Amino acid sequence: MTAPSAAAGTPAAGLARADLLEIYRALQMTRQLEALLGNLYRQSKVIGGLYGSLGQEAGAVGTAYALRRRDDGTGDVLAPAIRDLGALLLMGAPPEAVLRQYMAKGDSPTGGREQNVHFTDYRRGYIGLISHLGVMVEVMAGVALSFKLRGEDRVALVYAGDGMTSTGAFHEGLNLAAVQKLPLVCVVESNGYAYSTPTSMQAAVEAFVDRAPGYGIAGERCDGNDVLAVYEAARAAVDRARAGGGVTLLELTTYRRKGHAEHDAQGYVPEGEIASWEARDPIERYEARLRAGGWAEDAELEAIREEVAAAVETARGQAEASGMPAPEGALGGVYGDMDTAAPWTRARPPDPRKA
Ligand SMILES: Cc1ncc(C[n+]2csc(CCOP(=O)(O)OP(=O)(O)O)c2C)c(N)n1
Ligand SMILES: [Mg+2]
Repeated sequence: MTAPSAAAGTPAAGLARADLLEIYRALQMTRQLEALLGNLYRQSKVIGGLYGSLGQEAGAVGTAYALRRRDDGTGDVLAPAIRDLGALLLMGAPPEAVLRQYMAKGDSPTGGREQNVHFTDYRRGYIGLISHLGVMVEVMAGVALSFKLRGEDRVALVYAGDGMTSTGAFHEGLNLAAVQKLPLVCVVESNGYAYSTPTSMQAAVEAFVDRAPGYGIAGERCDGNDVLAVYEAARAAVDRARAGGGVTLLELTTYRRKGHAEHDAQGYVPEGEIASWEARDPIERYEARLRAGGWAEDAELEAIREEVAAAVETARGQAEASGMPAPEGALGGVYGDMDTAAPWTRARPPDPRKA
């Protein structure tokens, strides 16, 4: 396939064909890597819990794609929730490093001290989450505040599950960001459940986006299983933040097709519910849209799937070859690196009033 066919008049979020295919590749990488993680978990090779994003990959990928992605510490910064591996991959997290992290290998990003998406790369622009739900909204409000105080046109983005929105920290962080008009995007991934609690038990309002006026911030809601709709909504929110327009609460309607973690047999899920969401699979829908718009042919999508499969297999080999951490290494890395490129992590941050 060379160029989009005549039928390619179908709007595709103002993105070029190369972007559309990069998004497809990121969706595939997320799904295939998570499928491998499921297998490694059953082989007892994944340490700790495994939280998957099957069926909601478009949320992490579509939103992260709207960010300014750099690898030198000058781009936008995001903080994932547990199901946002796709966002980290898009920001440049190498698949083999991701696998090492989930397997707690000695050469993993955290040297085996932490698991899954709890790892940070300031240069690539992501901050591993603190487990306590809601706290990352406060942390990222702080990151956004540092951007504002320094006069940098950078944007912070934080993910929150529907359950996370019920915490005090979520409210405090969002309210601070709203009052300070910070360059923050808060993505609420409304995926049907928090553990076994249905979303309907999290809020008395019809939709989380209905809370935005209460904070005095912009609110957007979109189909979280339509990756281009997610990208467009995120793009608007990111542009608003960068232009000084403040915070956006972006609600994505989606569904957690697997249990809370790999051990959860989902006995509380009503019959037929998962199947109804399988029919709205974000990757299959995107493939159909790429084909219908004349953006890509089957063979090309197949080639991307195969290329991703080969990359995942290479990453698996590399990660499996790594050893577990040396016990004495537990004594190292206790104090922060004072020379870090990310100023907000320094013990004594510069006083912005003297800048
Ligand atoms: C303050 C706090 N309470 C409870 C937990 C335990 N916990 C971890 S994940 C989770 C469910 C989160 O649900 P949601 O925010 O909807 O995200 P999802 O798992 O659906 O992606 C809970 C209750 C926690 N980590 N922090
Ligand atoms: Mg949830």
